[in-house]
Amino acid sequence: MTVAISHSPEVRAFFDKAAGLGNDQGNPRLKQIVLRILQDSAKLIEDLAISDDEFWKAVDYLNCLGSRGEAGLLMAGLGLEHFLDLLSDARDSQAGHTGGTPRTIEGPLYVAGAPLCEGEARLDDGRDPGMPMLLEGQVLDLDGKPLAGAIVDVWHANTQGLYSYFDSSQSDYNLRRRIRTDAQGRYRAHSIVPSGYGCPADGPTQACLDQLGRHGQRPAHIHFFISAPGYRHLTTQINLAGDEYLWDDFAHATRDGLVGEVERLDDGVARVVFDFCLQPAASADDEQRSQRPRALQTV
Ligand code: MBD
Ligand code: FE
Repeated sequence: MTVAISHSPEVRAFFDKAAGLGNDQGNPRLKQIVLRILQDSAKLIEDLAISDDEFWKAVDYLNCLGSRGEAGLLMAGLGLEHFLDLLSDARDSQAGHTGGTPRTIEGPLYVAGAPLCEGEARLDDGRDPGMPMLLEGQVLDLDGKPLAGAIVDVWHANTQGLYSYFDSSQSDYNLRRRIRTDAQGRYRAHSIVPSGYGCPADGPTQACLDQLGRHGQRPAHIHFFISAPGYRHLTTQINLAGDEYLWDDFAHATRDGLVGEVERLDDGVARVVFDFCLQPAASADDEQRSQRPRALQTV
């Protein structure tokens, strides 16, 4: 027989006190959130008859996740980061904010402060013998008008699927640049074709995915923040056509409208052409990316 006490007046009062509701100090919003976490955790423990061993194993897992810096990775893998996109999409559609390039998840591997270049940039440091890639396109408004002076903040993995900064063997800001669009709204990047990403095989995220019977692979992809004064900040990615994980992405980031075709030029260069269309900003806040903590971010 299931024993349920979490909704009893005594337990509810107990969690109210634990969440600081009885005092007038602290942060009311955080109190509300912590209370809900306590109530919902208690209900989950009851409903699924979570054993003490399961509970402490989960606590130990959180310690492991934090010590390995994989909390953001797990949020991507379990689909909660994609859920935030679905929720933003639904809110936008209700508010009539439609059109433009779809958003998709940022992921946990952005590094702030990449070098800013005018019109074009070389992203790779020449030390990775990957296939040369020419990545180019325009930043446009919803009417197709080119946006000069937009910032294309681009980052991607190397041929091992690894990102500079997190992979300390790479040079600083390798495969990371900010490019300001030219008078025609154009950007151009010279780089190497990235490989897909795989979760660290010995890490806690992959350990969880193993228990779910899932892999931890992403298709080859390129990340972007696109911004321009008066326009809505866009966080998105191009996922490369032909990759076996294109529609089987452990992080659920591939979306219609975000698949990049790779064209092979005669000189062996892979060319990816991709235009970004931005919605107008409804407020100054709309122009900014989220306040998510990021590597080397100062503000
Ligand atoms: C990545 O490169 C990535 O983009 C995401 C979302 C998660 C893990 C690694
Ligand atoms: Fe990535």
